[in-house]
Amino acid sequence: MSKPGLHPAQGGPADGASVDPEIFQLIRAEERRQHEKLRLIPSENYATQAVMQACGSVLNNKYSEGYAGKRYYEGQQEIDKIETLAIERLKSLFGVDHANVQPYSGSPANLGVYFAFCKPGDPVLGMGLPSGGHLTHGWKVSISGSYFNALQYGVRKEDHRIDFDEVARLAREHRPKLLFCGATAYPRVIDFPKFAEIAKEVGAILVADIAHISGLVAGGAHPSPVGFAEVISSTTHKTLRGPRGGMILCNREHQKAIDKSVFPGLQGGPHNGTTAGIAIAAKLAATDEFKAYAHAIVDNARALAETLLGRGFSLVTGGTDNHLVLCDLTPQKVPGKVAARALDRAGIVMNYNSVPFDTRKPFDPSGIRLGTPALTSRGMGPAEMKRVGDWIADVVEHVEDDARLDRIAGEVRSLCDDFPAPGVPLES
Ligand code: DSN
Repeated sequence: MSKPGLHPAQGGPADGASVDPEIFQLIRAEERRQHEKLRLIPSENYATQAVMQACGSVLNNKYSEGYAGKRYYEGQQEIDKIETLAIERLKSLFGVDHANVQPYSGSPANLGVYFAFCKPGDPVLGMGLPSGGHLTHGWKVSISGSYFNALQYGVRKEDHRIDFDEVARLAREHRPKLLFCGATAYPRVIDFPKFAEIAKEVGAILVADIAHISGLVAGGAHPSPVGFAEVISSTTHKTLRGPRGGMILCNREHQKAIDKSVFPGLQGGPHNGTTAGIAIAAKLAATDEFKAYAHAIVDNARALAETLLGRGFSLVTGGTDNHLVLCDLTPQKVPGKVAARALDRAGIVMNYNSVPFDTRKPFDPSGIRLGTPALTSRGMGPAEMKRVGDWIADVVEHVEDDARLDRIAGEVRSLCDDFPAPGVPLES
């Protein structure tokens, strides 16, 4: 409650729609977009309503530098309990010794890992962006690629699977401090034991960045890196369906270094609403229902891949084991960007993406990247994936046929009406 009579800028009543109709109409429009479009960006999802409530709560108003029991500000009675719950739930969910839930997102989480173990100029080894790695795994334009001696491995030309011969060769030659595994555009299982073997041989710390697949790991739909990677980093908002945030999981040996690196090394106060959201997501991810959800994501990705293969599309590695499909549109002679724009008009949202050994530029690449986490959160299954795959093929085959794209957009809206998006309020 606010004191009546005060202006909103002074702390008075400040209902969003009346204080800032411009912004609130845009939020309403985004709610509509998230309802009526098929969202296939593999890193996106619909956070649970309870998570959204936590993020928009009074926890926004509190500063809490430090860790539970050792804070630099008073008034932490409830915050300490919330952060402890988030940590304990993640420890139990993933079976790890320690969890730091304070990184603001995935990139700060990875920066926290570098700062915990490396000095500028140290050798580090990660998967190159063009092969499906992440910017923060040592790509040249990122701080990880410019502050460290970043070596990059890739995928094999013949089958687009991770080139473990190259990983081992670079590791032996450069003896990196950190070996990063995990990807953003790799449709196959990450072989954590194989990475661990190489890391052990050269004395590197294996870091598994499971941002894309943390929900699959939690739900048993992808093998876990626990027991192989000493450090695990992740976002919390992708397949895990939590808030926009990050986390670092590690064994006891590295707990002190990680905590010190995140605070006070890298960040100030954690975002407490996010911490509460992570706790909620971890609680839900421990249920049998979440396990079924995680497996359904993979089943849906496989169904989508099969439909596209049946329509003559070329998929990187020939299919998928996880939540994403990477499609090379070279045979269709349609650049990824052109396809993604036409698909968006038809109500199907994805991103254009480089494919391994792409001959086109990153801002105008040959592929599109599709994922099933968000559609699965709406309750869609293989039958819907078949429809979605056929629509995608129709659009790519007729990118300039606006009438067709608009007709498909209508059909997409009607499918979306049958599968309400969780956490997305819609005005009647
Ligand atoms: N932006 C994420 C993705 O789309 O894969 C990675 O940070």
